[in-house]
Amino acid sequence: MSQHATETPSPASISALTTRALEELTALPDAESAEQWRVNYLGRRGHITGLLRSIPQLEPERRREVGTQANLAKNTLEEALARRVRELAEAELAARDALDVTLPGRPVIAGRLHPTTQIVREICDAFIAMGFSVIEGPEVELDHYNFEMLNIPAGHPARDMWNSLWVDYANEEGQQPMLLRTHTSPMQARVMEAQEPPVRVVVPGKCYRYEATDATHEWHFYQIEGLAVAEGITFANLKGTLYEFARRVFGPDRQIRFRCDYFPFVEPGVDMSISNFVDPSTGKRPINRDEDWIEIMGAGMVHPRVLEGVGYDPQRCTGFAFGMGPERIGMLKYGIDDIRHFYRNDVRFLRQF
Ligand code: FA5
Repeated sequence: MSQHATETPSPASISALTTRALEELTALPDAESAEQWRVNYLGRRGHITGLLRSIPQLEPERRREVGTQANLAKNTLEEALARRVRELAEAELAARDALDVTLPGRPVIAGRLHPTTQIVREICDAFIAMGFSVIEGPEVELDHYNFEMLNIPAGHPARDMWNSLWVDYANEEGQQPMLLRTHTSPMQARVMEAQEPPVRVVVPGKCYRYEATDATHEWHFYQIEGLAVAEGITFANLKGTLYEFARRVFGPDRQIRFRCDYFPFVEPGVDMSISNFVDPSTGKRPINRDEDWIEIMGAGMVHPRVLEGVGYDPQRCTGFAFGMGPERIGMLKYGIDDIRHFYRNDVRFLRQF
């Protein structure tokens, strides 16, 4: 028999016992004291167990009433204990979370700008410093702007210089043919149509070409177009501006080469190359090992027919234009050996920038 079952139990004494036990339970400070409480009330020698054991000794007519009451008390206390143990565990955890400054911090994975975005912004900043403004244009473009306004009419053999991805061919309803722009040059005509000279803009944006990829060619890539038109602009301004751009982006030590090139919308036309990147730690070239120069842009003086097409007077205004590939510029600046790394979305590559 339990050491606590000294007096004859009654509904009143059971109720008093329950009340006392619940009050004590609420006041318990921690899980250890809750275990002590359990032993005291519900353990083998506890109050409630003793109460239940004493029932057979009662007069038969009281057994049912006291038995029911005692079982109810046992269930009540067991449920209350389970609740309290949960509460105490949660409180302990919360206190530990709030106070344990020795736990290692959770790593925060910070996003960063894509390397192309970083290079595009750096190049645009170099031109902003020289008085250019930045604008953008549509990636799905009309044949009219991508070719015709650039002195490349339908059937012109120069169309083969840009392997195009067509979206809509001309049809019987007179819809204009559309394509994914093959370069940012269509923005030349769009900008000049919208404003009078002087014009000084750079246009970053995505371009698409239906061509095989290799270490320096992607089928989708960025270009940054540049256009400056005003009275008295000469080829010397073109060279001066592009030298200054290269000095700002590559520093003073890299070399620049201009060669004659052909684009129907400029006359004369050139391409500009930068001396190949040499890895200082190995003394070797990671990109196109056998090449001393890598071409980064086409450029030239805006063709008088392009100026006439947008309503400018080529007798009064002249201008220069250029179109460069920022991924190639990034490759040459950082020694990236393959343009295809840019869009593989491999974080091991991306997190280096
Ligand atoms: C053009 O696209 C002309 N619109 C450039 C231009 C503008 C000339 C204004 C004159 C006046 P081109 O196809 O050469 O030219 O491309 C220009 C630059 O874009 C290249 O030098 C290169 O840096 C980049 N580029 C061209 N094709 C690719 C490609 N498949 N992948 C990555 N970059 C490319």
